[in-house]
Amino acid sequence: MDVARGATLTIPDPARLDEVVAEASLADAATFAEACRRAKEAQPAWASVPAPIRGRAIQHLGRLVEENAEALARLMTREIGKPIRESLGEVQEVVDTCTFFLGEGRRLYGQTVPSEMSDKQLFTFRAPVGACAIVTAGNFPVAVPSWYIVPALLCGNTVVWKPAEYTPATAEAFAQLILHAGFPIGSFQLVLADGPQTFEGIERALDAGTLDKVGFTGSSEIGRRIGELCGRHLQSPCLELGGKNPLVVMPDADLDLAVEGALFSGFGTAGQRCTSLGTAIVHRDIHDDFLGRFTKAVTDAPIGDPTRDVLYGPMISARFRDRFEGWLELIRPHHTISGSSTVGRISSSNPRNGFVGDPDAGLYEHPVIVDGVTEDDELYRTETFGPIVGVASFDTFDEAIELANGHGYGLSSSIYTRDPLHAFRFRERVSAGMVSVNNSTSGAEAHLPFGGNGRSGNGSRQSGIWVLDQFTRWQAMNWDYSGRLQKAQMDTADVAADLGFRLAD
Ligand code: UN1
Repeated sequence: MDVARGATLTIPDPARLDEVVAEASLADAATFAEACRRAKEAQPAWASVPAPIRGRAIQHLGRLVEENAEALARLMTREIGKPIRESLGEVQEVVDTCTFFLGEGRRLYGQTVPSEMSDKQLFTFRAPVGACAIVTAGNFPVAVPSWYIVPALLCGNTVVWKPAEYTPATAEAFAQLILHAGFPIGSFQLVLADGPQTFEGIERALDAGTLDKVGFTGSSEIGRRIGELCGRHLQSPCLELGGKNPLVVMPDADLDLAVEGALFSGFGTAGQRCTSLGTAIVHRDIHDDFLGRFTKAVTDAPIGDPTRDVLYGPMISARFRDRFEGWLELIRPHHTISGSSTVGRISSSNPRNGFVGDPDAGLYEHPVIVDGVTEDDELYRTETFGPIVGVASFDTFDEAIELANGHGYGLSSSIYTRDPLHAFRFRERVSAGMVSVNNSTSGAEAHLPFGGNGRSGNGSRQSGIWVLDQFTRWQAMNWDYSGRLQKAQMDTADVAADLGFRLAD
């Protein structure tokens, strides 16, 4: 959807299209750049607040999110149609992130390092990077933003947050919680803008020297453009891009467990996670058995009203629905489809058995399992954000690895096996930044490094201690208290060794 500068957006509930959740107006590039200027101005004062006290603001934020969890989750479910249980889980992910980083305010460790000279001491410090622009997608409208915003603020940076245009209500609610947590004016700002205006705003701020770091979660295509732009300014952005996440099923796997994992990671959030399962890669000996059980699980799964207990609800918005319907065209005659009575939109004229609620009221799509996927298929190498899962077969472990890596993405991955050797070999050879063993491709915990390689990112990692390297720069300090100029490498003492010494044969 192309939105004109300063345009107003009306956001309907994707499960009840006749109900309006929010109306929002979009800012332009100049407004975005001005927010960066203010963030830059506010940054030194925020950085001078001691880190444990900054951690206290994070603690308040965690508490506020926890106290408002139900309301925030309900709003998210109304705005993007995420099933309520998953929305509550996502809010919990924000709380977990705050819980981790409030303590980091009392750590944020540097090191004391020995010098090669006496009467001299070396140290390292983590220094904040400066003003940060955080641009996030709408499929995880609070958890993923918190992965950037919370550590960025904790480390003494200031933040301009640009959420997805199609989640203004959830973004506004989260921003209100942040603004009530005690962060000073200017340290956190929310700017809602479309992609082109945001890109231009980032460009202007970089040119003006008022932006020091960009964090971006979204498509590989836009990530590449942001990477190029930041690279020209000698900056490395934190990029969390797409995925085509493989789930390998070895012949010794617990098949019911593998099916459960494939169901949750393939169709949870209607397949609109960057960690969603792309292709199940199944050993030929168990292929038919796996496919039969997977098809049954998907066929029986309740789909529908996200306020009820369903596997998935509607697509996030009409834009996501339209894109998804385009990807359905990647299904070719050599493929076999299963999982529902038909494909495409679920409606009273194109019904789904056991649908929960009124299908005509929202943006619902039939789930599709596409069997017979090969490396030559476009479907194999295209991230298809929606309820579609490919199934491919393999004979040898090498073939499974090739299928798991061949698309060039490298975000999440999974293997189902009872053999530790397979698990460790998979870990070693898969290109993904995240590996699950006997667990689905989704479900990252808030304190393990999250991020990918290849088309999934530039190697940056979020979460836990690892994200600190995105929002701080190491500063090295040396202090010479000898009272003389001791020149490194030249004025160092040495130990005398007899290096000609050899043991007698
Ligand atoms: C994303 O889709 O951008 O592991 C993040 C998961 C979630 C996060 C997904 N905790 O699926």
